[in-house]
Amino acid sequence: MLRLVLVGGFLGAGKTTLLWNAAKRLRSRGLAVGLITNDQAPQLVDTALLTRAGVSVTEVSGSCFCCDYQGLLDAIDELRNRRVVDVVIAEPVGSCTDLSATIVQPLKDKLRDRLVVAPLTVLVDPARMADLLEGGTAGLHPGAAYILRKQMEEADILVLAKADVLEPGEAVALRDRVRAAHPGATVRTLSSRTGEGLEEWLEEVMTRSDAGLHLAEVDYDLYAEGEAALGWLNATLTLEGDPAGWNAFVRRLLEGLAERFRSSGAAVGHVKVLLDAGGTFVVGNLTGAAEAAELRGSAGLSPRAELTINARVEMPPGDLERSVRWVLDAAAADGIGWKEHRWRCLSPGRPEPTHRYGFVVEPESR
Ligand SMILES: Nc1nc2c(ncn2[C@@H]2O[C@H](COP(=O)(O)OP(=O)(O)OP(=O)(O)O)[C@@H](O)[C@H]2O)c(=O)[nH]1
Ligand SMILES: [Mg+2]
Repeated sequence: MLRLVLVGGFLGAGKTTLLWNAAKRLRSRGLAVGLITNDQAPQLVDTALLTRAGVSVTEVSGSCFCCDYQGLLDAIDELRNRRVVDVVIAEPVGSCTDLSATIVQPLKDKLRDRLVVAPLTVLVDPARMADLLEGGTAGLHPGAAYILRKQMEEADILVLAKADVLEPGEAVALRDRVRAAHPGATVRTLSSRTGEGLEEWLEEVMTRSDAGLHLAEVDYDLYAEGEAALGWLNATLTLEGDPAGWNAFVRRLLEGLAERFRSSGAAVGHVKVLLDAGGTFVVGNLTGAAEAAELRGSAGLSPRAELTINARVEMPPGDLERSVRWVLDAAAADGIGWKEHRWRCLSPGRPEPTHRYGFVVEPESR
C-alpha cells in the first residue's frame, strides 16, 4: 500500500532538503517516490528546485494542506496517475500546525484502504530550539513562536535538524533536553548535509504506522495571529545583464535583504531565491536576518535569467514588497535590468481546516 510521510516544521527548518535527500535514498532502494510541496501562493522555489533534481513533484498552492484537504488528496492522485508510486513525502507550509488533528487523523479514518500514514515528523532548527526550551520566542513574534511550539507538541518524531552545525556533545545535550520536554515523541538528531541520522529516520518512517499519537490543544486565535505576523511574497522576474555576474547578483540581493530586514527589526522566517540562467542555476537562502546568506550552485553564462523569490518575513506585506523592490533595484544597479512576471504579496488568512478531529483515531476504531 502507498505510504505517506509528512515532514512538518517551521519555515527554513530544512524540510525540502530532507525531502530531496530522502527521495534519493529511497530511489536507490528501488522505490518509486513522489513529493508534494505546499504554500499559500504559487511560484515555489521548492517545487522548481525539486523538479530540477529530477524527482516527481507536485504542489498544493494557495492554501495549506489542512485548509485544502482535498487538494492534498488530489496531489497524491496526480502523482499516482503519472506512475506507480510506493512512497509520497509531503511538506506542509512551515507556518502550519495542528496537522495531527486536521490531516493525520482524517487520513487514518477515511483512507485506511488506500494508504498508510507514517508517524508525523517535525523538524526544528537548533538555532531556534535552544531558545524555545528556555521559554523564549527564538527571535520570532510570540504568535509565530506559538506555532512552532504547537508543531513540536504534536510531533510523533521530533527531529533536531541541521545537526552538523552543532558540536557532537552539544547535539546530544540539546537532544536530551528535547526528550525531557517531549517525552511522548521519538527525538532524533539529523543532518541532511552530512547524512547523519538520515538512514535511522528513514527506517522509522518506512516501517512505523502509528501516526498521529498526539493532538495539540491549539488556540486558533493565537495561531491566526502568528500567521498574520508574517508577510509572504512570491515573485518571478526576468533579468538581463552580464552573464558572468549572476552569482554575485544573488549574493548582493540576499545580503541587501538581510541588511534591510535587520535595520527594520523584522524577523526572517525564510527567504529563498532561485536564479536560472540557461539551464544551470544558483539557489540562495536566508533563514534569519543575522544569519549568513547561503548560496549553492552556479548560474550559467546566459545574458537572460529567470529569478524566483519566496520571502516569509515578519512585516506587513506592503512593507515587504517595498523592501524587496528597493533591494532588487539596488542589487541590479550594475547594469542589470529586471522585469516582473508575477508578483504575489499577502499575509496568510485565518486557518479554517476542512476537518478537525478532537480525538486520536485508534487502529481498531478505523
Ligand atoms: N547546515 C545545514 N543546513 C541545512 C540542512 N538542511 C537544510 N539546510 C539549509 O537550511 C536552509 C533551509 O532549508 P530548506 O530545506 O529550504 O527548509 P524548509 O524547511 O523547506 O523551508 P520552507 O519551505 O521555507 O519552510 C537552506 O539554506 C538549506 O541549505 C542541514 O542538514 N545542515
Ligand atoms: Mg521547503
